[in-house]
Amino acid sequence: MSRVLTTCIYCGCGCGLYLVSDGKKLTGAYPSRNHPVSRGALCVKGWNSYEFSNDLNRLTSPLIKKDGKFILASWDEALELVVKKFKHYKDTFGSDSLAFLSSAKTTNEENFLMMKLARAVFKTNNIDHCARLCHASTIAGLSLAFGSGAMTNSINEFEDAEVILVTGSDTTAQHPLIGSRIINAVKDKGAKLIVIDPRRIQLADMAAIYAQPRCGTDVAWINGLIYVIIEENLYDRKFIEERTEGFSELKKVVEDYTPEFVEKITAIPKEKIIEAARLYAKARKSMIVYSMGITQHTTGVDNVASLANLAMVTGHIGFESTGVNPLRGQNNVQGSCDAGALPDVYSGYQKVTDENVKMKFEQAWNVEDLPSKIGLTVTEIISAAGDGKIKGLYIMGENPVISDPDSNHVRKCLSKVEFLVVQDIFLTDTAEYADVILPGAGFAEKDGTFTNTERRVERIRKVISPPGQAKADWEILCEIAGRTGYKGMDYKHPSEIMDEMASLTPVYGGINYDKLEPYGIQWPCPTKDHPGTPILHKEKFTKGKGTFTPRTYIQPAESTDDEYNFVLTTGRIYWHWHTRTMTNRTSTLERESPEPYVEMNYEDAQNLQIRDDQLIKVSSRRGSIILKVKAGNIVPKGTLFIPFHYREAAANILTILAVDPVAKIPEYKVCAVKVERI
Ligand SMILES: Nc1nc2c(c(=O)[nH]1)N[C@H]1C(S)=C(S)[C@@H](COP(=O)(O)OP(=O)(O)OC[C@H]3O[C@@H](n4cnc5c(=O)[nH]c(N)nc54)[C@H](O)[C@@H]3O)O[C@H]1N2
Ligand SMILES: Nc1nc2c(c(=O)[nH]1)N[C@H]1C(S)=C(S)[C@@H](COP(=O)(O)OP(=O)(O)OC[C@H]3O[C@@H](n4cnc5c(=O)[nH]c(N)nc54)[C@H](O)[C@@H]3O)O[C@H]1N2
Ligand code: SF4
Ligand SMILES: [Mo]
Repeated sequence: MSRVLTTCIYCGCGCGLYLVSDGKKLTGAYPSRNHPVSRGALCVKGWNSYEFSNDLNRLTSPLIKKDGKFILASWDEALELVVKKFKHYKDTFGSDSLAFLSSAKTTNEENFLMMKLARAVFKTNNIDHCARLCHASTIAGLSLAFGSGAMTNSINEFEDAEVILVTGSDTTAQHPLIGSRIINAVKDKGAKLIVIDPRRIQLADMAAIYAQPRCGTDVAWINGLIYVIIEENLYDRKFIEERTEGFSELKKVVEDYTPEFVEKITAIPKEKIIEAARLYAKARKSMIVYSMGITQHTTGVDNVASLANLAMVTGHIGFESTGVNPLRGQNNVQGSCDAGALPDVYSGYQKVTDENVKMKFEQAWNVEDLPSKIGLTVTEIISAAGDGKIKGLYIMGENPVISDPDSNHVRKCLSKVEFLVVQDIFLTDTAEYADVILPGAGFAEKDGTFTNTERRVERIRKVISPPGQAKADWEILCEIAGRTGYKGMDYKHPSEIMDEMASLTPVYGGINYDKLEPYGIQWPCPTKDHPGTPILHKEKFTKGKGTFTPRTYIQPAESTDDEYNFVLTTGRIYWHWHTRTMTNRTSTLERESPEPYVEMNYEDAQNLQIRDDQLIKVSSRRGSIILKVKAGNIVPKGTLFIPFHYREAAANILTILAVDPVAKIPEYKVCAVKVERI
């Protein structure tokens, strides 16, 4: 048996684990003891991360759709067809008739190549990925405030915090190893926990203060905390004067947000607002942790900017165990953004609209006319495919039929697109719509790097060979580029791709594969002798002075009415991963939660005469699903929660395609639904 150190494929914690193999198949996984995140532990998904790779339903050969059926094809046939079609659309309808969805499940190197293929070869900025659905509002909001959209501090600092404010993050379920740091801080070191979440999450039970706001009212309670902090003179004058701008504007806006006013909007008792403000402000080391409960709203950027205001007003940023800490979700969503798989920036957030940046990349890639028009986002790409504006769509490692909002709309759009390429490790619901399917190698079958939520760039390593004819995503992308006649995408090993990315990306400037031994490096790492950066914004903010960006409370896009009288919020559970392509092929995980359900409050269930485990129909203005009820006290009265993992009753049939005007992130966390007994 061989044991190879690699990085977990699931969440942004980025645990270090060993994969065990008998040379042909993976046979087990166990944690690295010295890795700074895993420290000898993994969550249940990490322990079981070896199983899906061996599944007999892995894609093993390219497939081409003929007369509505998928037929086995050779790599030559499949790739020639893709290149022929994409070239034809480019020549006939222009570069922007093409679009590319990249993948946070794949490596930095693969994301870098996907954006190089889109930009250098096909000359379009129509490239995006699931970060749009996830932390687009974080990048926009924190960039406004601090000049950088990344997590400001590091995972191990949670253990030394005095106060931790957790909001819109079900940390123990979705980022279990960070959740365990928070539990250690509370249980072993006496840290005080403030949890603000509409669902009674596991951490609520050990919180000093727990409040259940109405969904979509976050700006109001955050402004309320700032109101109390200013009113009671708990703000950090020196920090505000020396390091920030715009305080007087903030003061003006939060003036209206008295605890009484905030209670009316949010349903959080005013005493809790006052208590939470005092607790957070008075401690020296206070950390903010947030995730999708904050970002996935039409006011996502406002929510994030407001949390940044809260940290700056108290000076809780720029040193150990403080800061604003968005927990990035996918194993490599931080890295996919860093690598430039976004419509407005190259790697390292260098703008496509900047003439000097464009010239730098033109020179390095030996091309002319890189596009400088900002491209389309995920949901815009899908809609444009439905409108006939996008003719050729290339989806690598995403499953939008299950994960994008308003599934019926997504299905309609994908059925209309002229030519769809899907590159995945399994035949997904999205792949059903493809004209060509390309089989990718999974995380255990290739070399590369992932970047975790604390900006730690870490290696993944090839342990076994891919099944059948499957190939690593980077190899497939290189072959496509080569077949178009482009000579600049020919690499022998992913380390060469990282060397190129480092040479073009200042924050990765000092990174190469040797430097990443054994447990990775946290960017910014601008030079070869730089030790990496655990804490951002120490002496000054990335943008110089931090900027207060005051926001007023705005309602969600859809409110309840007499007919659609429940608020639906959606999210995830501990046992499953997103569209469940991998976790439904993992016996332990599937056994624990095999079927879809909706969480409902006991009282609502009683009023509607619905029993626990009974099937009900949940409908929104966009569609209906039928699933079992879990009655309990996790959600408050009037609110329902559905995990979006299950294709059998896909929550996204119900969700609304309403997006934040700046970040274009969909409002997955609020829509109006009704319930019927069946
Ligand atoms: N097991 C597992 N782990 C995962 C994932 C997975 O699929 N499965 N996915 C990964 C990914 S990509 C991501 S992005 C992360 C997401 O991680 P999380 O954001 O922690 O997960 P969610 O379940 O989407 O939502 C988090 C919380 O937001 C709360 N919430 C809902 N509406 C509101 C609101 O209006 N305001 C506030 N303040 N809170 C609200 C919900 O009650 C829920 O507890 O998880 C990552 N980790
Ligand atoms: N209702 C609702 N919807 C949501 C959310 C929500 O909270 N509520 N959250 C949103 C968020 S935050 C996210 S991140 C998205 C996630 O949405 P997606 O990214 O669409 O979901 P995944 O299931 O992670 O899709 C990853 C795909 O990559 C494939 N894959 C795995 N490894 C590889 C590889 O090495 N190569 C290739 N080529 N493919 C691979 C998997 O089989 C899978 O099909 O969902 C969003 N959708
Ligand atoms: S906490 Fe995240 S990275 Fe660690 S084992 Fe679990 S899923 Fe993998
Ligand atoms: Mo995500």
